[in-house]
Amino acid sequence: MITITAMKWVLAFAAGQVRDHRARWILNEVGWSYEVRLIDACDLASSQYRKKQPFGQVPYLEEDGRPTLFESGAIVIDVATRAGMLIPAEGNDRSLVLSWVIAALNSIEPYLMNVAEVEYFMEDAEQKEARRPAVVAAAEQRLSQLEIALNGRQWLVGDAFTIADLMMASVLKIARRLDLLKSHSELMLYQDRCLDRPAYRKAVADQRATIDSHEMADMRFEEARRTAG
Ligand SMILES: N[C@@H](CCC(=O)N[C@@H](CS)C(=O)NCC(=O)O)C(=O)O
Repeated sequence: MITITAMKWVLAFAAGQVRDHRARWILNEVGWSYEVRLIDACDLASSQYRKKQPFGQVPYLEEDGRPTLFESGAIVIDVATRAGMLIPAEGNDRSLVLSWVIAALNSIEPYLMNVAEVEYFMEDAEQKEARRPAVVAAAEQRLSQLEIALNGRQWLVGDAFTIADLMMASVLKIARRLDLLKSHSELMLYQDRCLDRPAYRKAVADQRATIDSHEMADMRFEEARRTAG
């Protein structure tokens, strides 16, 4: 049996965005059944949890007889490879798919997260105004570079949807939520194409259903803060 972890509840801006949707999406794509272990702030902080996810984050993926996997990118690559789906087993296109998965996580996502941090987490209005232009400009540059690299193609590698597209479309959700895609119409069309899949829709609907059926108190933030001292 496969188990993944997911948050019981998150703030509205993060609903549908939490990274367990990537694990759900690839598992739905390959048709493997899985259970979801719901996590709160006390779980995330616990030493038992950190033995499986050293950074106290979701998701991890646990499976009988295998090491617990963490990092959504590693989970997606591992599941797709073992299922023999959405990534070639070998050859040049496999290498390119891996390059693009890492590019999504390493060359695009951090720039988008810098903007997200300013918009969602910076409280001081003056600091926010001062930092916003630089982080938005850097993110815009990355998005333009991606748009040029895509060069009007349907998919990042070859002539079919792969996990390169799964991961890039997932990362671009952060840009979409921050309204950063409005001047990148090609990327918007590309992302729409990638997200138009039953496996994705189910992943996000399931995540949202859990979040909607819980409330902030279920996350036990205060208890986790008290325990942390
Ligand atoms: N690089 C990790 C990032 C995971 C991550 O940032 N998870 C967030 C939710 S989307 C989380 O658990 N945040 C709680 C925390 O960092 O305390 C991955 O891709 O799996």
